[in-house]
Amino acid sequence: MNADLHLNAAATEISGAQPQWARAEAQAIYDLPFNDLLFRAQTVHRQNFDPNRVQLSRLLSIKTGGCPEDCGYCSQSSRHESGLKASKLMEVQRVLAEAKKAKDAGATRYCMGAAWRSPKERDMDAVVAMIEGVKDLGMETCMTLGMLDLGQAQRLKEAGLDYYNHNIDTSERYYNEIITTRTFADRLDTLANVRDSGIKVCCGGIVGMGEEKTDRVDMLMTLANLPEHPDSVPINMLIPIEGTPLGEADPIEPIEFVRTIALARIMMPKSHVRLSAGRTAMSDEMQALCFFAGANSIFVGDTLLTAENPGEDKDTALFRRLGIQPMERDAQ
Ligand code: SAM
Ligand code: DTB
Ligand code: SF4
Repeated sequence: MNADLHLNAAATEISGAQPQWARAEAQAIYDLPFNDLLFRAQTVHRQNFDPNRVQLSRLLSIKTGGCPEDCGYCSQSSRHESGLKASKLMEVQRVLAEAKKAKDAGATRYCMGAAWRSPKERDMDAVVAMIEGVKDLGMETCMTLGMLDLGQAQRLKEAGLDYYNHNIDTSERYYNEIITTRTFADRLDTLANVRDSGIKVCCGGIVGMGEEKTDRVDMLMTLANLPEHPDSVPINMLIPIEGTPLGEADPIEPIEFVRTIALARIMMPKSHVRLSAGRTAMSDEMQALCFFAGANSIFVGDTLLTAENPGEDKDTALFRRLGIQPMERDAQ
């Protein structure tokens, strides 16, 4: 059988709505012979993007540690003994000084993260000032502050926020094994509030938390079957953090990780698929395969929020070897 022909009809158009993916089709694509999967992902990628351009985002932790949530992978939960020192919300001027440095280093999007369950009213003025200040620098803004109600999302939108990151992290089935303090449905509610306020959604998850491959497919199914595809889809490879429940998790097989990227590309053809956390532990060849499979965004800089990232020199060298150019702002 010609798998490609069969699978081209994968997503079903439901009158006017975006194509809905059926589970069996998605799983069949994930399980294709690797070369067929990569060929198909690269074909979709080329139909929608310049294959040699990758978008660069820069992260800053504006409020680190002491988080009341119990996400099993996270260094910042107050319930885990990761040894991380908690800090208060950064001052606005310091955030803007860091954003300026990121801009000078080539980042076009500035992502600010806070270890909160959700933002408190008393923090909103500072958060709004950060968004306005980073916008004035000419960068795109992204925030990840935990759960948002509609009013909070609207306030961030009015301040000029472009993107909000809130991940579903894994499949609905596996979710309770990883997080108990907020539900999968809570996450979908926040995503709806972000979407309804007109902010672009950045939503993805983590691979390598001991999940089954069916969980990886289900996670992508949930994302691809949202009312609109997220504009950005970060795929994180677990960074095992000592002192967290997942600190001793077995690493994911690289080929499985690449399959996840490829399926994300195929199911969400116009989304920016971000090769997110975990690049420090990946070989150049694995990253190259991820780019071939359709990843077209990365985080740059030495640190993510609290964990290591390859850093500018390594990424510049990798991009040179692969002939990859940073994506211009207007092309995003
Ligand atoms: N506190 C906010 C929240 O959870 O909504 C924002 C920050 S949180 C650190 C952002 C995302 O980073 C998480 O949802 C998770 O997907 C990812 N992440 C956190 N720790 C990670 C780790 N050790 N390895 C891989 N990804 C991680
Ligand atoms: C996302 O999906 N990955 C980023 C961003 N969204 C906020 C965070 C990765 C965090 C990695 C672990 C750390 O730095 O603590
Ligand atoms: Fe808190 Fe976010 Fe870490 Fe969960 S992922 S513990 S909500 S900082």
